[in-house]
Amino acid sequence: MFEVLSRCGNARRGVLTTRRGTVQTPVFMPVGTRASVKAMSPAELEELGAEIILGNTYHLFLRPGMELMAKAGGLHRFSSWKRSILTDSGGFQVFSLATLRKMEPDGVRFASHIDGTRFFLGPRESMAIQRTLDSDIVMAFDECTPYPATFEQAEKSLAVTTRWERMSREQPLNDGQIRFGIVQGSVYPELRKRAAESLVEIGFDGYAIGGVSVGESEPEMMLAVDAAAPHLPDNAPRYLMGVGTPRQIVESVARGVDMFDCVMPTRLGRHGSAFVGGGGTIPVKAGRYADDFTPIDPECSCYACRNFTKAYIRHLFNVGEILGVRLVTLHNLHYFLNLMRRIRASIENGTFEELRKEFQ
Ligand code: PRF
Ligand code: ZN
Repeated sequence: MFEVLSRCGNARRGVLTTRRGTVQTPVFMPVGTRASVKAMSPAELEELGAEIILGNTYHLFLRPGMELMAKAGGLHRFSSWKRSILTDSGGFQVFSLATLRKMEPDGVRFASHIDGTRFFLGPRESMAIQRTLDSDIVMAFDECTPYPATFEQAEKSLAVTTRWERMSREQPLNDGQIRFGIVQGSVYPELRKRAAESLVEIGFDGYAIGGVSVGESEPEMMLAVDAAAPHLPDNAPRYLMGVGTPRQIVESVARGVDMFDCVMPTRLGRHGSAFVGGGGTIPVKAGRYADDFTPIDPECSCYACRNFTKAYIRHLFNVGEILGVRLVTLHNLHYFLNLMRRIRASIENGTFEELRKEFQ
């Protein structure tokens, strides 16, 4: 169930209810690809205010595998994360990670990126895996159209995706699980519109925009959002997959997107890049911070900024202490989750356009 509480232009402030509770939107979902948000415990994520995290069908299917996941009783019990989980279908990772891929009518035959073992993944398999994982939000199985693609290539790819999404929709779910469709169509507005209309006709609980952040320019990404969003139901959540920078998030919210996920805060955190201000990053590892006894961001209220200096965190990175990675990850996730709190508040009190200007 999804309810829009207030609006500012096309931006929406809403609440998504899953069987595990409510999710305030616009929302950022930290990425927990392999049943762990890298370097963070569930307690820390709850403390940061995360209401939903993401897991990956492709990775969990390969390791630990579905026999073990079934024995564990699903992803929540296995990982001890008690709030909502959205699982991606594998329709992106199988194209970006697997090798020896062979497209077949009902899915993809591929070799694992880990040890080359051969597997088959299609809509039926993906839905079965996501039932075993018992995630709260299940993603349909799609083909992420590579970039660049000609109109003809994108049109062909979209026909495959549409068929696979229909097949995904026909598979059963566990009690209370909900399912999102994924709009493809590359950078072609006409295809994006067609994709959105077919998905609405098939009927999903929510709608994602995929095939973005694959090498296209930011204007092209926004064009894809502009082309899809107006054709999606107003009363269903919209999720922009794998996006993005703080500015891309703000600009997509302005176009009516409600949900985001991205590895940026966790990945950059592990490399020592910390988000500050209007979306830039500082390299905490840099020599210039060796004797800087101020926090990453003096205005930030996260645990790392309340207690530690850049000089100390730089030292941790310098000597390879894992606490350094943990502190910058914590700060970055706080930055993204706090950005979403600010976005929600600004839509409620009518100041979203002012906040948007901070990220131009
Ligand atoms: N499809 C799926 N997952 C995704 C994407 C997609 O197109 C993207 C696009 N950047 C990220 N994750 N299934
Ligand atoms: Zn901080």
